[in-house]
Amino acid sequence: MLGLATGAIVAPATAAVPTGPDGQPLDTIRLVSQNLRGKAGSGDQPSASDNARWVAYDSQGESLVEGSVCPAGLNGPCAYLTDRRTKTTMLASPPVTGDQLTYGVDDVTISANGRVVVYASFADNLAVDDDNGDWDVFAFDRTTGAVELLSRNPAGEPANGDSFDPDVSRDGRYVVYHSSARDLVPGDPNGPVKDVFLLDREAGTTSVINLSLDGGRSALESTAASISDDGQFVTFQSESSDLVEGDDNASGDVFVHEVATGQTELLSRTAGGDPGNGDSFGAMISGDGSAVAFGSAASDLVAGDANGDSDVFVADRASGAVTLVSRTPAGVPGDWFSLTAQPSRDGSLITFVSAAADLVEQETHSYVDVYVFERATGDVTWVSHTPDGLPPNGQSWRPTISGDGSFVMFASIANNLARDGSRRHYNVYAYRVS
Ligand SMILES: [Ca+2]
Ligand SMILES: [Ca+2]
Ligand SMILES: [Ca+2]
Ligand SMILES: [Ca+2]
Repeated sequence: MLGLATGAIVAPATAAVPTGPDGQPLDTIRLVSQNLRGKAGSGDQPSASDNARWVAYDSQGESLVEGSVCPAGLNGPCAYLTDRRTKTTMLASPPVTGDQLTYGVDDVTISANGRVVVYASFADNLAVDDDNGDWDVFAFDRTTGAVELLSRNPAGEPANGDSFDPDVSRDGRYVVYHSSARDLVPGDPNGPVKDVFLLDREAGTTSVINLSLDGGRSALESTAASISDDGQFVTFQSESSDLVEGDDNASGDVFVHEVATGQTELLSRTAGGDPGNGDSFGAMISGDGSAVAFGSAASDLVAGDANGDSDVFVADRASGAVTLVSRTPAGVPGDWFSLTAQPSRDGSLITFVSAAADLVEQETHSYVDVYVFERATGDVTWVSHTPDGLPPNGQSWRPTISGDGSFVMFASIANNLARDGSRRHYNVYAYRVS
């Protein structure tokens, strides 16, 4: 039966699809990572500007830009920047010599103002003097087209170890990253143990963020840094117990460091103020610095966490209160793991992924899906559904929310989320939140 005309098809349970003034569903999800034919061009690791106009991401194997291809044989993808207003895409990792990078990029992130794209790469032809044979951190300026190697020692040479996972302040002035290099700041007491560094690109200075209580650096590695819009607050994760007083849980925690005061604070706390009883990780700070979202395997950050899985939480910096994000309508943790949280600029919305099937009333089966949590109401909204509110036919990962909270961008292998999808590779999609 080819039955659209019969009206007799029994529709599966559908999500609460946002509707326009006419009551018809909005076209909520659009493909971002288009190839030159307007079809799915592969894309992953999206990062959105504050106004959701600019999206940076990585892509490999398809031509997204005229005259440029990031070959499938390259070790890793290239970085791209799409202007969703003009529907144009540019290469954000142009080599300075040769036609192609000698290696791909990772950890692509855009500044909130949409001008600067930062990433890490092992390629040696993104900068003319990159001779260290290590991963470095780079910044691409959309307005000049220039790429700058950022992970340099005080003498201006590329650092003597691998640098990864940059994040950038609103205007691109401040960049945080972690590195095993020993010469970014003179005198590295923990040697090749990874530290978190803050670069002020205007002043040309690099400083250490993971300062231990004795004024040195944390004994164990500190990684996964995130920075506020003004560059004054940096979050990171560390298993080290020497960053703050009373960190006796022998687990990883998430911390916030205030640049002006030099103070570091542990955020992954119970209501009683103790460090959680399991690993906390993946902290992302809101643009205004008021909220920090993170994942945690601890079961005592909130009451009633009995799922035995990682959940997503948000710490309010002013009060220190920690709230459960990956929650069911009943307010308890979902029935499977949740990860990868990012707050909007004012911390009012938090996007995350979850494998749980009970976060929303609708069945979301066993794929990892993308959600948005609204702090004011406690509501969780399912993002990675089809235009009809049906489940996707593949996993969705790596969500990012624009600072204004208007869009969530994410990567998905599903091909039924929007027109022109593909199951051959991940693609970047934009979901209209409001
Ligand atoms: Ca290098
Ligand atoms: Ca070190
Ligand atoms: Ca700890
Ligand atoms: Ca849990």
